Amino acid sequence: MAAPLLLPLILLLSSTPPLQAQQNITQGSSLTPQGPTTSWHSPSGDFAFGFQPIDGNTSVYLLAIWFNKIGNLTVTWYAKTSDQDPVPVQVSSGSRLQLNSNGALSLQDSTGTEVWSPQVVGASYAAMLDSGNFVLAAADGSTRWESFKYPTDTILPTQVLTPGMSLRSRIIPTDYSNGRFLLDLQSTGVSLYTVAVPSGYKYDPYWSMDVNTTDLVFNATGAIYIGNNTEITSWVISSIADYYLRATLDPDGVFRQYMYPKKDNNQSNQAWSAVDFKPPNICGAQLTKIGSGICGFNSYCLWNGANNQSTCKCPDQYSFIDGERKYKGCKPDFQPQSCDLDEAAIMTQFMLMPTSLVDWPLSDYEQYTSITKDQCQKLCLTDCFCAVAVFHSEDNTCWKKKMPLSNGNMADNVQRTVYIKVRKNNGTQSEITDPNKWKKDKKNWIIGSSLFLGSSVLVNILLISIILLGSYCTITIKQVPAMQSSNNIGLPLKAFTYTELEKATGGFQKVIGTGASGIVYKGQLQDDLSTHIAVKKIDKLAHETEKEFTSEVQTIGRTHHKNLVRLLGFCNEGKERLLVYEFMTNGSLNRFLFGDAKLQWSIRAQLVLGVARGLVYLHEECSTQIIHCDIKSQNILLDDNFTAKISDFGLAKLLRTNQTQTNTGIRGTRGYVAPEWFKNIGITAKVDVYSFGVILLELVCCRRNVELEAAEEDQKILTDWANDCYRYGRIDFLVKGDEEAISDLKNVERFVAVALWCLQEDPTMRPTMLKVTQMLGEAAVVPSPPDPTSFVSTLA
Ligand SMILES: *[C@@H]1O[C@H](CO)[C@@H](O)[C@H](O)[C@H]1NC(C)=O
Ligand SMILES: *[C@@H]1O[C@H](CO)[C@@H](O)[C@H](O)[C@H]1NC(C)=O
Ligand SMILES: *[C@@H]1O[C@H](CO)[C@@H](O)[C@H](O)[C@H]1NC(C)=O
Ligand SMILES: *[C@@H]1O[C@H](CO)[C@@H](O)[C@H](O)[C@H]1NC(C)=O
Ligand SMILES: *[C@@H]1O[C@H](CO)[C@@H](O)[C@H](O)[C@H]1NC(C)=O
Ligand SMILES: *[C@@H]1O[C@H](CO)[C@@H](O)[C@H](O)[C@H]1NC(C)=O
Ligand SMILES: *[C@@H]1O[C@H](CO)[C@@H](O)[C@H](O)[C@H]1NC(C)=O
Ligand SMILES: *[C@@H]1O[C@H](CO)[C@@H](O)[C@H](O)[C@H]1NC(C)=O
Ligand SMILES: *[C@@H]1O[C@H](CO)[C@@H](O)[C@H](O)[C@H]1NC(C)=O
Ligand SMILES: *[C@@H]1O[C@H](CO)[C@@H](O)[C@H](O)[C@H]1NC(C)=O
Ligand SMILES: *[C@@H]1O[C@H](CO)[C@@H](O)[C@H](O)[C@H]1NC(C)=O
Ligand SMILES: CC(=O)N[C@H]1CO[C@H](CO)[C@@H](O)[C@@H]1O
Repeated sequence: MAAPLLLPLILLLSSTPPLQAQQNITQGSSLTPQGPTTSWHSPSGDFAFGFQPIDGNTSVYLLAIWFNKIGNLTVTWYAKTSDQDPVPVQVSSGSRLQLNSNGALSLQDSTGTEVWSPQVVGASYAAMLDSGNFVLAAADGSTRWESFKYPTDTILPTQVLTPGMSLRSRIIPTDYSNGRFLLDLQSTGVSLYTVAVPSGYKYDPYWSMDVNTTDLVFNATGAIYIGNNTEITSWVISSIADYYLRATLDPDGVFRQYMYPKKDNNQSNQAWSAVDFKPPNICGAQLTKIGSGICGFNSYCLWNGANNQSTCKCPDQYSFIDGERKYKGCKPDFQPQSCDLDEAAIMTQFMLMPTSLVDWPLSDYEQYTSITKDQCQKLCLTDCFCAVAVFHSEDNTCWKKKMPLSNGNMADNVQRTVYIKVRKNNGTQSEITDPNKWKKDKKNWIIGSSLFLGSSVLVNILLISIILLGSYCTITIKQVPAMQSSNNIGLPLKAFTYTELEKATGGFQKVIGTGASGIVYKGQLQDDLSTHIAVKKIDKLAHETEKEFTSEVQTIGRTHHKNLVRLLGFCNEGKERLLVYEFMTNGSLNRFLFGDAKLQWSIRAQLVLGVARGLVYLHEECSTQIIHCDIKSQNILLDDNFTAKISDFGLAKLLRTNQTQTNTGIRGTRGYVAPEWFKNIGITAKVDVYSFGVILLELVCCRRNVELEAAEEDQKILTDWANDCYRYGRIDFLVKGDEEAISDLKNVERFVAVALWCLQEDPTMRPTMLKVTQMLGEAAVVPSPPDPTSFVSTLA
């Protein structure tokens, strides 16, 4: 029995130094923000009452109660003024809290002025209870004042709210100022409201439960209910001993019940997790006549069902006024439309950008019926007040909305397409001059897709077919340096005899791959380690293939990098030409991307970096630059540890570093080749950057670049679709169903942005692989990539 009793004691003693685990705080006791005593603890040590620095700033403090034993000190209560709209009391380090000899608790600032007090006298002692309630009690033990009766944003088990009491959210997690949401209990029920900051004026409720009631109860086993037993949250536990519980009206307006496993006090992987929350989807919950709604003005709310969090977003060409305080709303990045412009000037300067799945209900100021979509768009475009037009094709109704837009929401069930007015000729949007370029009203949110590399999916498919037919037919190698006898290459490569390799492969039995230049067999050497090998047998003995062979041997023989498959040796005997590589146990990346067993997102992200590093080495770090020319997922192999290794330098060309480009025939594989292959312009290392961009998207989305059988026309070509998703801020569509990736959407978005840079049609616009690794590894910021749709291809 000794150990379980000792453990909390040890913890108690080892936590913050100024500690008073006493039950009764006697008259004359005091606290100051910087010691000797900064807080009073409950008997178990679970809770503490005292001074807490705000956001780590040691010059501003709250008088607060917090969970004291968990890694992040979670504040459950903080002292607020007693005015009409109470605000948190913030004090400096020179302040002092004292339980006076007359039994009054008083907080005084450094000048001795009282800044907060519960306004009761005659308390003979105070106590921080194990429930998280801080009480002032009379000599007979009766309660004079308790923090449970003055809740801030959080309630705890055994706490009861009575009609008239409310919870107010913080403005942001690190700023305790009154936020934009209120939970209000009345005798007729409980409601959640958006409120005006700072006055606290209540707008319309976004969730409510109407039950004649006296109390809102958070009972000891976790049930939160009103009335006799109308559940607000339905989660209960059998024993409270193993968990900390709280329910908080969060800064995003969601009332969440949280639990935190006490477990083995191993705090490395412990965290608060939400077990229930109201309302079920806050983004779709509110239609307020005044106020901005759940998110700030001009922004829209997006609910992520994968982690049950909401995010506020800005439309294209709008950005947050304050990125940390998104509730302040979005502002246009462009100069708004002047009312003095004539129609011709308007048409050249402004356009309407269709955006699906988003709407700002109730911000309409005009409505028209029986008109066409074109008329509707023109009415908005030529009206300097109009920020957004909405056209409903079913009844030919048109609405105009002006700024600021409110109640913004993005959801699958928003069927209308809104047209947001933006300025033309502003950077990336410059080429999209004609609103008619966008496809007609579609249920699907993707609009104007596949302008990429031409103008339609059809054109792209055509191009790809040309590539398919053209590749390998037009290979002409002009600049492979003349080689001496291949046996004199002088590299630390083993020269095998044909018989040796025949034996090692058991007579060339087990085929593990077929490439453009030959078949690959599995084998095993008869050395001490019985090394597994992959033997590539080049069976075509065309003149060019011979050159290719010598080039390949020399090129690969000199490379040494973690992310490149190693060449162990070769055989050049009579007509036989073979290459001996280390064997990659896990085969090609293809298997794990397009097969049934999909790799986890975190592993895929690692693979991306590996491939990029391998290419940096080839392009910039070896003595002669090597352009791979055929980067594709089949050519990325995986070893035991799932390290990505680039293979098949069969098409690689040697480039002297003082030469920047070379002319050659089309190489590479459909779907991966850069557009300059068709243009008869020089081929540079940027062709690999392009192909890498394709692989990067394949790794993000776990699908092939070209899927002609894809259900949606827009999705047949991944590079187009990813561009569309990026432009419309719906990166989540690309990783649908991949919860791990969805919870890491910021990185997914970064990867997609990098890919779109790699896929720029103009090779000089593409970053170098070194820059790519920096952007992927967050060592460099990723600027928003130009929209490839704005560069109309000369091929089309
Ligand atoms: C701490 O807060 C004070 C007052 O709000 C402010 O002047 C100061 O810059 C803050 N210091 C830090 C390090 O944030
Ligand atoms: C706290 O003070 C009250 C009143 O003086 C007394 O009845 C009670 O026993 C005290 N509790 C402890 C643990 O000292
Ligand atoms: C609440 O009480 C009032 C008056 O007692 C009654 O009219 C009303 O129907 C009750 N509402 C509910 C939801 O029980
Ligand atoms: C809390 O409420 C739930 C649901 O009403 C009930 O099952 C449970 O027994 C209650 N717990 C306590 C300690 O009263
Ligand atoms: C709660 O239950 C009691 C006893 O069962 C009943 O008298 C009372 O009317 C109920 N109150 C509500 C609001 O349902
Ligand atoms: C805490 O967790 C780590 C890793 O999860 C583990 O190695 C360690 O043994 C754990 N410590 C205790 C006290 O359980
Ligand atoms: C502690 O809080 C910080 C900032 O709020 C957060 O990044 C971190 O994940 C939290 N740690 C735990 C264990 O909850
Ligand atoms: C999100 O909420 C739903 C219920 O609305 C629940 O079924 C689901 O498990 C929750 N997801 C997470 C990650 O908490
Ligand atoms: C559009 O113009 C504004 C100012 O005129 C500028 O701040 C913004 O970066 C431009 N947007 C793009 C995408 O170039
Ligand atoms: C895999 O990783 C382990 C541990 O880091 C290492 O010992 C081993 O050599 C690696 N295997 C390969 C094939 O790189
Ligand atoms: C490249 O450099 C090599 C040696 O430095 C030189 O022999 C060769 O002529 C140069 N080629 C060109 C195209 O400048
Ligand atoms: C899916 C798969 O084949 N994984 C293999 C990768 O390589 C390691 C080491 O050989 C095997 O243990 C895995 O089964």
